Amino acid sequence: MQARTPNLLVKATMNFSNNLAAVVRREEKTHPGSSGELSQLLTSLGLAMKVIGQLVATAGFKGLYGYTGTTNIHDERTQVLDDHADKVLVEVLSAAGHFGSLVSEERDEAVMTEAGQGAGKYVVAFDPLDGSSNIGSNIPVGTIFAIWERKNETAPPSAADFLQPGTALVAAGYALYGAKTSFVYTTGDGVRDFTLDPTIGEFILTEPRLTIPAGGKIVSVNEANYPYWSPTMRAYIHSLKEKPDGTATGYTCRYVGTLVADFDRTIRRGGIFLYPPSRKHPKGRLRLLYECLPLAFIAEQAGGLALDGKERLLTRTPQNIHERAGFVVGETEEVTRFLNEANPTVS
Ligand code: FBP
Repeated sequence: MQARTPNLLVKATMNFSNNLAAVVRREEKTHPGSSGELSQLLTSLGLAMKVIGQLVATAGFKGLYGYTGTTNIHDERTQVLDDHADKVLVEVLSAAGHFGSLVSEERDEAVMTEAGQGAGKYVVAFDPLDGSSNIGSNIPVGTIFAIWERKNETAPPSAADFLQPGTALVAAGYALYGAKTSFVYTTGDGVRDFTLDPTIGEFILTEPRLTIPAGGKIVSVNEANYPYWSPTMRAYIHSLKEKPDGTATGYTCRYVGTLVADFDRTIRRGGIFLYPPSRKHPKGRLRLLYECLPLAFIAEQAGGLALDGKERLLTRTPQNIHERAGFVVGETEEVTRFLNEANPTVS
């Protein structure tokens, strides 16, 4: 009897050298003297994102929609799913017990973990559930994280450990819970892209080096903010649609309203995403520590560029853990044109 060939599905998922833990361990080996703590942290983050992805997918029949009745430091009403995602990250990361403190968009102060007193090299800041306005509408939402090495490992951990420039980031990443669940991260040597295989519950490496393509011709911006933009910002956005001779540029517009989703599309398809400072948000709308800086690190590692509207975003050092910033990111050539032409801030 002739031997049966394994079908494609089985063949594809049985690749044990490309799951998250295996890839992270392989990368660790390229850093002689590494303690393994960063690998454990990335693997723990992967676990937390699988749990959050499940909560997002099943929220409808688990009664996880609606509000908790509290507001966060940004004066936003906290959604039940925001709160659950926050708790999952704090519990999974604390249980992993290998680092000092955490910052969450949903918590006013930095959280000192059990193991905080004296253990651990790293601190983690995260936006547990990005895209809250899209929760419940079956539109992708996500989780964003940033990792810094503590300034002084012997000193007790404090919020000061987080007030470091973006250029000092050790690692950054996000998960996107949509038609597929993606886990994307960088440790400063390119961008790794994993896709969750729900049949075995594993993140499988699907793109070892994600790179922003040139010529994406996609603009992503909330044009409802047009009245609050400076004349040069308005002119710049117009120039993405119409050439001086009145003909079309060939650009199209995409705006999901979930930062991670708009960012993920931008690094896969090119173009430019903008949430610049404006009269409505003079300091910017998005959060510097756990939204803009981690995504700026990934964008640069993917060959792109990120600004705060005026300067290279990674050079910024947060003055407080919940500081806001402008965010303009995408293909280097287009973001540079923005820098030269659009002065977003309105006097
Ligand atoms: P959170 O959902 O984490 O609060 O993030 C803010 C956010 O939802 C981003 O994901 C998104 O890019 C932006 O706000 C949308 O803002 P707006 O509704 O003003 O366009």
